[in-house]
Amino acid sequence: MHKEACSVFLKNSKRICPHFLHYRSELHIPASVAILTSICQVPSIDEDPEGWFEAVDLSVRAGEGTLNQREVLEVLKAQLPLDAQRLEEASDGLLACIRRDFYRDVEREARIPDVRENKEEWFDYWDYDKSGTLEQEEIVRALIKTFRLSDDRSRIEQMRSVVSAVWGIFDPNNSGGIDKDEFVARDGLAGKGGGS
Ligand SMILES: [Ca+2]
Repeated sequence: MHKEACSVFLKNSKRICPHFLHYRSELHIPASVAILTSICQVPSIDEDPEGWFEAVDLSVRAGEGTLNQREVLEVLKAQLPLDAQRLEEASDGLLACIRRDFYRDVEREARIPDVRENKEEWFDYWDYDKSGTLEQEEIVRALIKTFRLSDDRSRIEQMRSVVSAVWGIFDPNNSGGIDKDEFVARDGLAGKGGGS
């Protein structure tokens, strides 16, 4: 599921059930249900920690404003490229498991490759789940970091919409992700102005 953005159901701006679903802008909600509910895309925790907390917290409506282990576990399984079974079974605790998987990211942040100098390295860097393709959310994440938009929620959403709107141009075979050949191709995402 983590390859696509995920969302939660809301009613009167509060989360109403523990389920996560794939987010698609064209997602169809029957009119009868739409009156009562809406869908909120769960933001990335490093781009918008407050928005993430609000989207994940099932207990906000009770005024608690706290996350329990189950809420955190479920959103991590939905949002991140984690081994869900290993996460459930982690004998040394949730935090230790996450730390093992993601601590390396802190070191990675310090050395983001320059796309103009090495497209392939840039591609590998942002292929977060090592799937061999860049998915929309991976591109959005890369652009947000590159343009330092992490604190600006409206511009993050704007960026997400722009990437979504032009996605078909860069993913001509509609595979859901851009592979490395497509990426470095002359007319691919990195091709224009890439200097090669
Ligand atoms: Ca990927």
